[in-house]
Amino acid sequence: MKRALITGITGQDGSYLAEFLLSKNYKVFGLTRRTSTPNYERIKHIQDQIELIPGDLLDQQSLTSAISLSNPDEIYNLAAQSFVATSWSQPVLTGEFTALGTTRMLESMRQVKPDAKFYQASSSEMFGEVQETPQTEKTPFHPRSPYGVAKVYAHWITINYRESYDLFTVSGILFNHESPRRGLEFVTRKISHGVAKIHLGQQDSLILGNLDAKRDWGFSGDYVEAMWLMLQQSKPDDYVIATGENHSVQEFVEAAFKVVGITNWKKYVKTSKEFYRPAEVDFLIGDATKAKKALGWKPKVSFADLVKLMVEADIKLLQKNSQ
Ligand code: NAP
Ligand code: G4F
Repeated sequence: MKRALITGITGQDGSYLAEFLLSKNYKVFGLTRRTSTPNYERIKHIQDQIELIPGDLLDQQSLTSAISLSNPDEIYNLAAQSFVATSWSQPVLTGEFTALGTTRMLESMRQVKPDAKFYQASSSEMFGEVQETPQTEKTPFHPRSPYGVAKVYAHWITINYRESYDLFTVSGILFNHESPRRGLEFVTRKISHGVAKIHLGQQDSLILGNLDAKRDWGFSGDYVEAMWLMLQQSKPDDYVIATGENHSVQEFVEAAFKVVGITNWKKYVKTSKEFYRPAEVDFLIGDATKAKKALGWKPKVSFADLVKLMVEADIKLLQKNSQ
């Protein structure tokens, strides 16, 4: 039985990846940080099948212990301060978690389990102000937020450990991927949850920021398979994972309201400078040709289906919570 350690197992991707690895018969370990109340909402349905190990990206010793205890064949480093907007109000913490946290994980792996395979959660935010369209593994980076800058560091330190120590380390450059388990602060879930509330008469309006930004949005459940595929290859390499299609925030809004039969969405949507960013990433679209060829990966859930499944899941959730 293969063994995997997931940092960030309580997050969106961590929960889908844990499910996916269990379906492949892995023994799954997850790193969880101390909180005053448990935050296992996304993994409660599989909690009896996985083993949680306390630890924090800030604490080197806890990471070394977690790798020692789990003795993993594969390490998936998904933990990070992942919300771009927060990276301006907490830039140092973002650097500590998202950048140096990766070095700490790599260093612990090098000391304790150098033959493990390591996956780093790199991001299309690294492309920022895009230098070419669509973006590929070769597109130069121009990050536009402290988060994007931290991810560029993490990306390069992952490559550096591969080149310096001959470790099997890979980076998946994943474009935005969403699901009903997305945090409520991210725009897609903010919209699906807001539209569901408006539909149920629990909210009057939805306040958003820049409606013109365009993203290449896929489904998280599809993207965790790509992470796993990268670690099944004979040689470590980096891959872009994307749908190859992009949509504006406004298009997401329109599609979400359409799911509940509302066409005059402008009646409900307001914008506020509060949700604009000091530096915006206007346009992202990925080219996943390399992953398609080498990994045999392709996305399964379309944009329209993604919006529909998120809005319907939020309606169900709100109805359940109000019973
Ligand atoms: P998420 O839902 O925000 O989950 C982040 C996870 O990191 C949570 O489990 C969180 O734990 C954990 N974490 C944060 N700080 C930590 C610390 N100091 N020590 C230990 N754990 C810590 O993020 P996601 O959407 O699943 O994304 C997973 C990874 O992929 C992240 O690295 C993100 O930056 C990257 N990424 C995401 C996307 C996307 O579109 N989703 C695209 C590209 C890259 P708590 O539950 O305790 O907060
Ligand atoms: O949903 P977002 O907050 O995601 P963002 O910034 O693209 O970052 C996500 O994807 C990255 C991959 O490219 C990940 F690395 C990262 O961890 C995260 O998962 O914002 C998307 C867009 C932005 O352009 C933002 O300005 O939506 C725009 N937006 C408009 N109104 C809003 C809002 N974003 C949020 N969060 N809230 C709004 O009200």
